[in-house]
Amino acid sequence: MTRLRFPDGFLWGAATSAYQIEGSPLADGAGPSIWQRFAHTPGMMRDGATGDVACDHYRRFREDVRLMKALGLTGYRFSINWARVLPEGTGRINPKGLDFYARLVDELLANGIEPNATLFHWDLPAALDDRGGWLNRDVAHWFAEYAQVMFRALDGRVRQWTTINEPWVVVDGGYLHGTLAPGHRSKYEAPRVAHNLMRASGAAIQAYRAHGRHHIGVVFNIEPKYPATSSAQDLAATRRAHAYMNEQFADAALLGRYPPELHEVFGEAWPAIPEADFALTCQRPDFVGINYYTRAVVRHDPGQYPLQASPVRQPQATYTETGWEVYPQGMVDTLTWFRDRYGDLPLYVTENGAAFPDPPVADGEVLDDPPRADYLRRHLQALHAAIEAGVDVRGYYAWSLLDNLEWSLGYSKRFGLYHVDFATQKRTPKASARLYAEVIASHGAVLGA
Ligand code: GBH
Repeated sequence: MTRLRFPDGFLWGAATSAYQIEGSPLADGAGPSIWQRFAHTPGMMRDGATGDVACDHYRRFREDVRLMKALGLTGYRFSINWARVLPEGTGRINPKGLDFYARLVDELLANGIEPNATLFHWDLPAALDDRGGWLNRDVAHWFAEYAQVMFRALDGRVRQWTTINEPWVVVDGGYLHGTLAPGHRSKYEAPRVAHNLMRASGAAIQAYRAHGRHHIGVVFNIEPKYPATSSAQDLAATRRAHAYMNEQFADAALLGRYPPELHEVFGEAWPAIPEADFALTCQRPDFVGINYYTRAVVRHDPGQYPLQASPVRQPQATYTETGWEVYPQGMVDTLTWFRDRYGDLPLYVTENGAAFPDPPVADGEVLDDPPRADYLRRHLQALHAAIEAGVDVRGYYAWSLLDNLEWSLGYSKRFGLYHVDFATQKRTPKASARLYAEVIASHGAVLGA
């Protein structure tokens, strides 16, 4: 096998998000977020899990930066809990909340790690949800106000900003199926929320153009959709699934329209959208982040509301503990599809990773996690193939640095390069962490060995 080599300056990172790792959600004057509320609503979380402690990163962030340093990371992608900084979502600033992120950023920079700060990874301030949250068109102004507070405080030190992480998940889990905060189930709300998320993202980019000196982008989860058969019905179902997950948000941000299949999916629930809104959704990002985990093979299924499409299990394939197929070629297909549809712009893989059960931790040892290490190796090889095919990918962030709160699945799914014992907060490197460190140190050469 030939030895792989990633481009010079390629960014090697890991990613996390605020509610999933920080703990201390109400410390130092922070306001509650919708995730704080949701997690404390009986019946919403597996095993009654909450983010009250999580990885205790709020208090252990210096130790966690040392773990990043040990991997040789050159970048770290984290998110900011909006309600720490603006407890009511707008208006009054909480200096102690702001200070936490300033200290984190300083610690990263002191260790030569480039911060990529995400402004919204699902934890909307509860006070804003009380005013309609993502359903209120004013949310675009609220978000831009918050974004400007962050830019003023940290731009210059943070040179990579992300507006919104995975708008599709917010819409699908939070407003269509109710499995994630705020737990709504409405075909009417879903497309309105989708649109307001993209208006908000655009408003933050617009604000950044006025004050910012570096780069701002947006992050989408993309899963290539392949038809189960070549029947007209399966092909149409695949188109709908693809339009709904993969095109809806990127089209609004980069093309200034929505794919026509969405009218079919939402029918009379599809809103009338003022044409002028697209001037806002279409503010050009400096980069796009793509979160790639899996693919879906799709068939027509009239029982599936509202898409009438469902995934088909592949008998020969390997599945992760969350039930997602391991499919590295999908990374290549995703990145080349994105480039072909939206044209050349710098891309990052901002999340990629897998949950597998880990063996028990033996003291002082590296924890063996062959399926996760294999997943990492094969996806990095695929990423290299996409770069060879000419896609402009500037960096990769593994999901995740640490085992953490997997949203409503609680602590039952481990995605970390580092194992976390949630009783003691002890972090232990897994073999996948070792592999990643070797990849980084060799610019990818070990992947081809
Ligand atoms: C990300 O979302 C999140 O950004 C992150 O917070 C989270 O912890 C991480 O991934 C792991 O879950 O096969 O039909 O079930 C992941 C987005 C969307 C990826 C749904 C997998 C599976 C569709 N996910 N998709 S299906």
